[in-house]
Amino acid sequence: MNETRTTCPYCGVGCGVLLRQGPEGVSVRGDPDHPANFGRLCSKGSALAETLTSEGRLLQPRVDGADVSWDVALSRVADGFRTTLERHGPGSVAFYLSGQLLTEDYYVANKLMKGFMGSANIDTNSRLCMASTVAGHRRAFGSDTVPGTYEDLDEADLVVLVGSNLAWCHPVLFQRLVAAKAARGTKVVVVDPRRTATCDAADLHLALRGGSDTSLFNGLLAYLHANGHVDHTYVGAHVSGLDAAVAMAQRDLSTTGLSAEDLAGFHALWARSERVVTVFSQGVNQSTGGTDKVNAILNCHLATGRIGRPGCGPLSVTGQPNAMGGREVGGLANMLAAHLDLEDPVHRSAVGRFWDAPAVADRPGLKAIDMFRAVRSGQIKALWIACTNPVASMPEADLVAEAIRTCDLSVVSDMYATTDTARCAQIVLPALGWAEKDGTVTNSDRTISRQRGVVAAPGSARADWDIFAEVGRRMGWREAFSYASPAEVFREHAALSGIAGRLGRDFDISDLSGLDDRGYAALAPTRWPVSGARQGGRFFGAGGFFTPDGRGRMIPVATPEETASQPRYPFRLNTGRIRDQWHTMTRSALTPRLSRHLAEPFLELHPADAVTLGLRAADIAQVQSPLGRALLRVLVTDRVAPGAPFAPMHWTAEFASAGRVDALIPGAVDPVSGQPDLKAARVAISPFPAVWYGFAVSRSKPAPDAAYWARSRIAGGWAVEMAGDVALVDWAGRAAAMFGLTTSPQTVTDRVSGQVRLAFFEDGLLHAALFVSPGPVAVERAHVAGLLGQIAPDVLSGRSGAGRLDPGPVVCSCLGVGRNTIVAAAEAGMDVEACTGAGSNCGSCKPEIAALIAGLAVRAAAE
Ligand SMILES: Nc1nc2c(c(=O)[nH]1)N[C@H]1C(S)=C(S)[C@@H](COP(=O)(O)OP(=O)(O)OC[C@H]3O[C@@H](n4cnc5c(=O)[nH]c(N)nc54)[C@H](O)[C@@H]3O)O[C@H]1N2
Ligand SMILES: Nc1nc2c(c(=O)[nH]1)N[C@H]1C(S)=C(S)[C@@H](COP(=O)(O)OP(=O)(O)OC[C@H]3O[C@@H](n4cnc5c(=O)[nH]c(N)nc54)[C@H](O)[C@@H]3O)O[C@H]1N2
Ligand code: SF4
Ligand SMILES: [Mo]
Repeated sequence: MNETRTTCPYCGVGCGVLLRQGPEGVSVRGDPDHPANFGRLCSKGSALAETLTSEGRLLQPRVDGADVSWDVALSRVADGFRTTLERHGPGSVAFYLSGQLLTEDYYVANKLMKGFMGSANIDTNSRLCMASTVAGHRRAFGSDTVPGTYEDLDEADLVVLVGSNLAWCHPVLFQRLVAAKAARGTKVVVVDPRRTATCDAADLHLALRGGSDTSLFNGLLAYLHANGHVDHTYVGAHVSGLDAAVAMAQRDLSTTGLSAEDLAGFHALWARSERVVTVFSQGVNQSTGGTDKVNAILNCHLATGRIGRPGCGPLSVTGQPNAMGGREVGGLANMLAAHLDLEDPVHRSAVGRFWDAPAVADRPGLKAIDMFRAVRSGQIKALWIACTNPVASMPEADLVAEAIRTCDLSVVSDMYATTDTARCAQIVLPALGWAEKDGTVTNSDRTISRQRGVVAAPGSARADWDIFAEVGRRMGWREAFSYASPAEVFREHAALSGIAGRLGRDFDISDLSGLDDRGYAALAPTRWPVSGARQGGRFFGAGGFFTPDGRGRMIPVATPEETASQPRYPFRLNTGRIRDQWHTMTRSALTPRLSRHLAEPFLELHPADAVTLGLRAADIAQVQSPLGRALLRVLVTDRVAPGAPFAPMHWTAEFASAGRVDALIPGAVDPVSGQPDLKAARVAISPFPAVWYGFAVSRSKPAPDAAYWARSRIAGGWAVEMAGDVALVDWAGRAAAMFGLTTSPQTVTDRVSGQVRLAFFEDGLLHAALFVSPGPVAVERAHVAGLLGQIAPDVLSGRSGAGRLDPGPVVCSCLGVGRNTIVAAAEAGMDVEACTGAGSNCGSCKPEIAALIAGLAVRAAAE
């Protein structure tokens, strides 16, 4: 059977995927030979084939809502950018890109903006993601170098996960860690204010006060110093700044809220573990003190020489599949290409000569938050957004929408026409997506892998590199943008990195510039450095930092003062990810399997807060900040601390009436990196005064009309949750409008309970059903959903027949196993995996199953 090797388009683990095109369509499995996953895939990776549908795809360029030819659309784009540049200069144009673009796409866009349009107003969603790490690395190492590798996780004695929910966000790496723990007793510490699924593997969970990581690591540094754990040989030879950093750490009297006992345990464990890896992610980066948090972590590794040796070192796990590739091509507003510096005249002229570029930008451009503010103020007049959905994912999201809508020229390249961002733009360009396009990505441990296209282009969609190159040619730079294939782009990128290597920089893959088309087609996963003196080696184990004196720098850092709590906005809203959705859900929400795990935008709220606020489980909470409002389903849980609720970042206007949490989040940024704080918005919470609740299923896409609604895909159709604060009548008419039907429903009305239940049939088969109730609707969701397209005479009872267990909310997405099924098996003393199948496929739900079983044991012990 013919299989194509490619790479998963979701997270930065960068798992290898084997794509097979058979008579029943495309199927996927993990690539056993890929060094990132050795055959494993998580729930999202396993469901990739289901996302390859034509549903919702943009097939043709659109200008002002009308389909046009590529020729018309690209002329508009090229002419628009050219005249804007001529009239208003390089400060008036901007690109906003994404760590999900392939390296070749990114390279061409960056060259076009920085070398030819002459502006560095090119920033990316990596500003929301990795910018603090980039800034921290550059301060400490003199370059944005990730010294760690995945093998370090296999070989460590202690792995500290800081602000990382690895179990849900990098599931295959998490499983690798769990395997290492089983094999060699690796200790695991999780530093997160929330008790996440990742904590199920932890020997110690440090639920610190949100934002206080610098205090934690300053405390650790002071302890290591006071107790003789500084590696003076390493520091003497390779590190500067020890005394100042230690002095600052000693002066840091801010608190983490952790017990003295937990802190002492952490310090002792760190000190006695020879091999320590610190994995860090958004709990560190997305913070107004994010860069300092990064350096507080790096300081501890530098002081103890625990860096660049097997099983040792800081490892920033990247979120997006090509966050690292974006950094390699210099896609951020303050970087040049190939890890070179925009502000260094030698670097600039070297790149300018290589590109034969007329006008290399000589000063940093605007970073994401400032960029959209400049669009809104009219300073930027032509904006091109590619492969990202900022109206849902940027702070100040409503202002971002307004900025795009009012911009003189707004262009969006996406696979889908109905994203929150595409809906605001004048020109929308259809882009090829995963499995359709060719190029390379670099994962968290510097491994470059190929993505390969095998599926035919839908409509006239084109690859991003090709679209950017054609605009470059139409703007008059024919020679510089004459690429015929991604292989040509890659060769140029690799050759340019050779200049960087010769200038003493870390990123040098110039040996790959000689790849011919066949070599590029066959390129196997390759970890850099692949060229020059460091070929195949590690970074920093023997010094060799990229600073002027070659020494790594310890940076004195202080914990920022917590902003005074505002009486009107007493809660600190933490946001992040769930296991089975990818960002703004444009692809992952296409699959019923992934939509079952958590089907609504929700708010995790501590029981004490719930009592104070008068909110019960399954109520709707109204969450408000000075910028906006969201309506979220309440999930009462002591996984979060009092005063520190959590909401997922994923829901957009496409999937919920008011689930876009970024509409609440202010644009406060880290002063060094410009990365916004997405984990600490000040909000007020109150009960949404619902007087009715609804639940519906439908074969056609429903258009609900209610203050609160959230829709999700189920097999063969859609499910919708609803609530309203105004009593309504004529449910039959409303339901018909919502489902787009003209027929009359079967109706059951219970005047005592106030419940209304309606079902629409087509040709005798269930087409849609709506259940309305004055309180949260108590029907078996999975049962009702399963009746779509069936004869379903008893659908309005909302219950499965006697003797059949309601499976409950889905825990195992792959096999669709519900919580009640798992609990019943465990209570009967059976092996859950063997008897229900739960956890037997991708294993992403194993932490949740383990927690369920552990919960039962605790309850049994207490009884
Ligand atoms: N399922 C899934 N996986 C993904 C993604 C996805 O959308 N869905 N996106 C990918 C991307 S782009 C990224 S960047 C990564 C992100 O991966 P992670 O960083 O692991 O994900 P988050 O959920 O954003 O945040 C991690 C944790 O930070 C904690 N946190 C909040 N404030 C603080 C703090 O002050 N200190 C500490 N120590 N912790 C804090 C939160 O409680 C949260 O549990 O995930 C990648 N993987
Ligand atoms: N509140 C809150 N907000 C956050 C975060 C958080 O933790 N909390 N995390 C932030 C982080 S770390 C990140 S990385 C961002 C992610 O936020 P976004 O980048 O906005 O999220 P995505 O949904 O991944 O957007 C990718 C878009 O590109 C489209 N697309 C997919 N493939 C292609 C392609 O090949 N070409 C083109 N042209 N388009 C394509 C998709 O349909 C989708 O619309 O969100 C940030 N926002
Ligand atoms: S861990 Fe999952 S989402 Fe991440 S690359 Fe692997 S399969 Fe894809
Ligand atoms: Mo990210």
